[in-house]
Amino acid sequence: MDLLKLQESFDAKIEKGDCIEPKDWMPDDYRKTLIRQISQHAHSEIVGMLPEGNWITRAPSLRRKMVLLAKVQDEGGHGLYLYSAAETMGISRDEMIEQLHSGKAKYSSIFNYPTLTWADIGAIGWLVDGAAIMNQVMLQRTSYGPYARAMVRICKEESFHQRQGYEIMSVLAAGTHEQKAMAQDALNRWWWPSLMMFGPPDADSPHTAQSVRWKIKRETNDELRNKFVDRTVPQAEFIGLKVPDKDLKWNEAKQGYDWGKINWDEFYNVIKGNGPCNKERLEARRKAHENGAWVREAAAAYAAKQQQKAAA
Ligand code: FAQ
Repeated sequence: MDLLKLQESFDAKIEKGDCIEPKDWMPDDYRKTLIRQISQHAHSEIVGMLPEGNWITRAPSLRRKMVLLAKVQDEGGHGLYLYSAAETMGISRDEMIEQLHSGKAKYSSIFNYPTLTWADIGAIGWLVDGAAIMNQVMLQRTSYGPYARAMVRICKEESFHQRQGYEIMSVLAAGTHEQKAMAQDALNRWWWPSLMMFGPPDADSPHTAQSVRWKIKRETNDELRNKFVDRTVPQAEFIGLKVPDKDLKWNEAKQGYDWGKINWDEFYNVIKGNGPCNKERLEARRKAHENGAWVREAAAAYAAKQQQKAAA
């Protein structure tokens, strides 16, 4: 088929809402956009294990420890599904890891903030997983088949994560004066960075318009951010916490909240590598990769041996 026909058949599938599958023809830029987005998403899941992993040994009870351990393992699993989905587009796992370690590939800004108290674990589950689901529910209908299918399972798990975080916050908010203050402090520190997770405003987002045309994104950064605010503010009020935004106000006419200004300088500074924990996070990932070298060598040797046996 000539290029024009291939492009027409691709456009028709997108228009109809069919999935694009790995062996289908696709424009180079569609492939590049997806490799960028899926690999950055995978990196976010893996780097996202670090701030919470920091509290596994200090969880306040055995039950809390078991739940946190399971959650952090889930995030590792999400990273693996996503690396596999990206591999179907022709990039290798090694290349993606190299791009993370060299600083060429991004991961979510949110994971460059420190987890200072136990309440931060509640805030991450409630707000960070809450924001992640808001974005990922639409990605279940993204136009690339392997990415959409990976999202279905990830969303189920993220929804459990969000609830466990909200439950931690509810218990703290209903606890002693000190516990409630700790929950409020965590909300104060995580609120604005969670809103930044959705990416720059639509007007400043270089990729959104094209990604919406390709149905990679089904909703824009600002649409999702507004939905998140509308859904989360009543949850904070329900447990007696205050969202740290003096401009937050219900707008009856639009049936949604009006809210304050995000500090976009902070966001760009963090994604440039200058957030509070960027260096620490990348160092931890590089070290984990070096320490895992013997596992990869052993697995490769085992696979080679199995192949030899099968060929004999
Ligand atoms: N952080 O034009 P746009 C999770 C970059 S998973 C860092 O709007 P796009 C689970 C963007 O890459 C969280 N960089 O770009 C969990 C681009 O730079 P580039 C991760 C950001 O792709 C919970 C530039 O800014 N979720 O949390 C961020 O159309 C708890 C311009 O931006 C996903 O990755 C940011 N926040 O929209 C794990 C979801 N925002 O590449 C552990 C999939 C933007 O040109 C514990 N990704 N940038 O150099 C997406 O939906 C999209 O990629 C967006 C960005 C919405 C993140």
